Amino acid sequence: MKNQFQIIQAFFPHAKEVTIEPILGGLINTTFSVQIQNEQQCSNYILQQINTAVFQNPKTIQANITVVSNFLKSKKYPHPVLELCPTVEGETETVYDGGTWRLLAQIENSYTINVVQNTEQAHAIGAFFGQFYTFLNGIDLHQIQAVLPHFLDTKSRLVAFELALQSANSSRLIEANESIQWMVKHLDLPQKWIQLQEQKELSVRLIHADPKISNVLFDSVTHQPKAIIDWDTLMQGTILYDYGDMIRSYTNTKPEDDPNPEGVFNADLYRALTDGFLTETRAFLTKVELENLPYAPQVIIYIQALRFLTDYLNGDVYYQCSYPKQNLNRTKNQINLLKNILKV
Ligand code: GN1
Ligand code: MG
Repeated sequence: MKNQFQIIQAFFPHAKEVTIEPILGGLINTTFSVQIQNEQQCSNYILQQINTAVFQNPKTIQANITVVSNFLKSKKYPHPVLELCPTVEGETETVYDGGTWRLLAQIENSYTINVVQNTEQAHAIGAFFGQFYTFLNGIDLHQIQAVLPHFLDTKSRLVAFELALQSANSSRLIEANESIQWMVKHLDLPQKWIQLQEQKELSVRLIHADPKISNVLFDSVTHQPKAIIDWDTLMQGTILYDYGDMIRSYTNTKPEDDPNPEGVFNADLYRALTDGFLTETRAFLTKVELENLPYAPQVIIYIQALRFLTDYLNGDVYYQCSYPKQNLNRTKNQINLLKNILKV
């Protein structure tokens, strides 16, 4: 951890006693938990290496985090927000040995989970996100910079899949054959979504764009949602993307790379999450948004399956993998979930 220690010194040049431990689970950035001991005081931070192959202009993510944090604080948002630590030069990140690093204050007395445990929890998280959007409602969207311009562009996801099919090596094509067949058979599924996007029928709001369960912190004492983290993908888009991704993540009873179809979906969590989400958002959702609420999870899960499969075919170049067929297992997990969601 010698390198990380030198990186910490860009933020705290006098730091001496530093403990650094990896936090696993993110598929894009690399994250560490950091403890800095100074005289009597000990402070905790999150150190992250930003994946600059994905986030090519990291300053824009930091700028968005600052704008949204300041806005929420000005509105007296009653939960912790993300706080970036400046370097001694006053920058929001430091470059070390070609890598870009940032430091965030750790939100104390909190923990994360990987699978939602019960309906009360699903309801509470749905309402928690709903409240987040309610507080964000008045924000000036011009202040938000586009970090990943094509992220929500469904058509380009389909094109990327077609290209991957053409260039994949034969062993991966054979291995993934069943998943490829299923995805190709359901290519119609996202077409109405593409139309809604092209006809600009979905209201543009500030969305999180990655509300998966591991991006919610829970309070160590009350066990209630405490904070929403990972604001890298804050962007303009349809709130249906976030709702769909919440259903994708919170109704899945298995880890995201578990290919076993048995009991992968919990319909009670679906209803509880939707109820919680609507208690806060019903007041401002448009007719089109409400009508398409059941459709959103279908598309978002389909696209997520497609993204994992595309990456598998491309040789695992986008998502971090800890074993060879992880992207294929992730694809199967999403397809299994989607098969159930299509029956809701
Ligand atoms: C990625 O790295 P992480 O875990 O925050 C991805 C999301 C996916 C998610 C699936 C920028 O998020 O879009 O939904 O994996 N982020 C990016 O687990 O592609
Ligand atoms: Mg993320």
